[in-house]
Amino acid sequence: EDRVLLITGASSGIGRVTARRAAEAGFKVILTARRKELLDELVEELGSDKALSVSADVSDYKSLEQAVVKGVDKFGKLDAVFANAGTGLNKAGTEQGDPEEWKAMIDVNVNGLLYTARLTLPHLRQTTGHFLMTGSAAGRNTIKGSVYGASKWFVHGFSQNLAEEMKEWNGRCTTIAPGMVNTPFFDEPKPDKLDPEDVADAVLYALNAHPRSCVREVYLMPAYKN
Ligand code: NJP
Repeated sequence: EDRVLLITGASSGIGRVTARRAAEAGFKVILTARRKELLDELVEELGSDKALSVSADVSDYKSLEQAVVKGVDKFGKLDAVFANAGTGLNKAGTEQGDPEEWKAMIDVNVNGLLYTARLTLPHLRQTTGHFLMTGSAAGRNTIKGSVYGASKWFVHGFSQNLAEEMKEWNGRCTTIAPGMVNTPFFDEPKPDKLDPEDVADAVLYALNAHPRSCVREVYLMPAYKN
């Protein structure tokens, strides 16, 4: 039976490429993000028997709840979730940063992750499922004054605690921690950094590990110096 994977932030970058790769590997995919037209394009490419697009803002609990309900209605279950939506590389530092920008970013990177977990874990428990999330090298190292980095430290901390919680029912929890990836996250292309395909490789590796084996974290850095 095909496994069902829900992905947040599936309209672009890492989420989009991972969705395509997972569908090729036989997963049914539920694609969520705010930009519905981009999700619809991907569903057209993958086939509506394999993919569903549902627009949702992860920082809006109700909108995400509706997306999860629609996805489970269509495919009947959830085997895995990739909580990948994220925003904002705040380079201004703490002293010059804009508190409103921080609030919006934390709403996505922190609250959006918690909402995704809260809404999907009851389904994952039914299938002894797998929860994956996109952390960051910025959540493993210190970056001077970066509030973005701090939001990703939250992801890694939450992941540790969630893994313990999920162990009670043999669920698996994985954090993917990439360095710089060439995606629309940046205004300028970064062709010498990681490719989203590299991150998708890591996600698929964790998803396809034997059920007795939990890939807790994949820390992925660009190999080239510059
Ligand atoms: O970036 P991008 P990436 N509600 O901008 C979605 C982390 N990361 O693929 O809503 C719902 O191409 C947005 O969808 P839309 C990073 O922190 C990256 O690089 O349509 N979705 C889009 O699909 C993030 O967690 C690098 O605008 C929301 C996606 O998020 C993850 O990787 C390094 C949303 C962003 O796609 C994917 O980022 C690293 C909302 N409110 C970690 N806000 C890197 N690129 O170097 C945004 O260590 N999205």
